[in-house]
Amino acid sequence: TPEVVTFGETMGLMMPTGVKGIEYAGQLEKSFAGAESNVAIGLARLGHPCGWFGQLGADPLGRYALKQIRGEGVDVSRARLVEDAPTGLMIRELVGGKSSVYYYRRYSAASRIRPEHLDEAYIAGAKLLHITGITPALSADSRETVMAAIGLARKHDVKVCFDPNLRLKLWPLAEARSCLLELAEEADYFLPGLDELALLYETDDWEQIVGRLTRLRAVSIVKGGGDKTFIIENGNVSSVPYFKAERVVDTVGAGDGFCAGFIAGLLKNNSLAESVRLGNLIGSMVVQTYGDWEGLPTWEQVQALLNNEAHVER
Ligand code: KDG
Repeated sequence: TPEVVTFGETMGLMMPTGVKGIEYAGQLEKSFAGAESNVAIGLARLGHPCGWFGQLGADPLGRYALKQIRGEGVDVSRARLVEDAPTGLMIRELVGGKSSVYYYRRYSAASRIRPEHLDEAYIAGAKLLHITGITPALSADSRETVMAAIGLARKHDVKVCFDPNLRLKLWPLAEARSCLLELAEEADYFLPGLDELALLYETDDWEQIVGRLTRLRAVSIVKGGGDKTFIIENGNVSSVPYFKAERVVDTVGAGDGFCAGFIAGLLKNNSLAESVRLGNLIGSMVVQTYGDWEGLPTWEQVQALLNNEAHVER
C-alpha cells in the first residue's frame, strides 16, 4: 500500500520544441503535467510507494498520461478514465526566460471528480495525504472532494500536507484566499511560497506573516525566501539554506520537487530541517531541466550528488 496518497488534475502538456513562443512556433512537444502527479513521480523516484488518482478523459492524452504515471512506478489503481469529458490541456512557453501558461481545462474530466469516488480504505492506509490548492480551484465538485478527502485523512490519523499552489488564472484571489486559508487550517504541513503568503494574508510584512502562520496548528514551511526556506513551528522561526542550481533552465515544477523531497524526508524520519534540506536539493535539481517533472531525481542520483560523485557517461 502507498505511503503517500495524492490526487488532482493531470493534463496533457504541449510546449514549443524551439526558442519561439507558441504563437510562432512550428512544432510543439507532447508531455503531461499536474502538480500532484509531479509530486507522486518525485516520491516514487525517491523510492517511496505513492498513489495518485484523479479523472482523465478516455482519450489519447488521458491514456498517455496514465501510462506515463504508471510507468514511473506510481500506483494508479484508483485513477479513472471517463467517457463523458475530455482530459484537460495546458500549453506553456518559455520565452526570454519568462514562462507563460495557458489552460484548456474547464469542464475537464478531472474537474468532475466527486467525493463518492474516494476510496476510504486507500486513504486510511497511507501515512500522508498530499493536497494542493489547484484542485479546489477546478470546480465545486473538486472542492467538495478535497474537503471530503481531508475529512477521511483526519478520521484515520493520516497526516495532511498542503501546498496552496495559488493559480490566479483559475480563480479570483478573493475566492482563492478564503478557500486556501481554510485548507491551511486543516493541514499538518503547510507549504506555501512567500509570494503566495503575501497575497493570502494581504501583507508583505514578515512579522505579520509569521504571526498568522503561528496561529495555525500546522508546521509551516515557507519557500521562495531568496536563498533559504523558512520553518515556522510553534512560533519558532528557523531556516535552511538553498542549494545553488548551476544552471536554471525552467523553474516550473520546482515547488513540486520541493514537496516530494520534503515528504520523502519525513517518511525517512528525518528532522524537519533535514527534510527541508532534501526538499531544497530536489527543487534545485528540477530547475536545471526543461519540463515539469522530468528533472526529478532518483534516490541514487540524490546520493551521488550529496557524495559529490562524478557522473560517468560511458
Ligand atoms: O507545479 C507545476 C504545475 O503547475 C504544473 O505541472 C501544472 O498542475 C499544474 C497546474 O495546474 O498549473
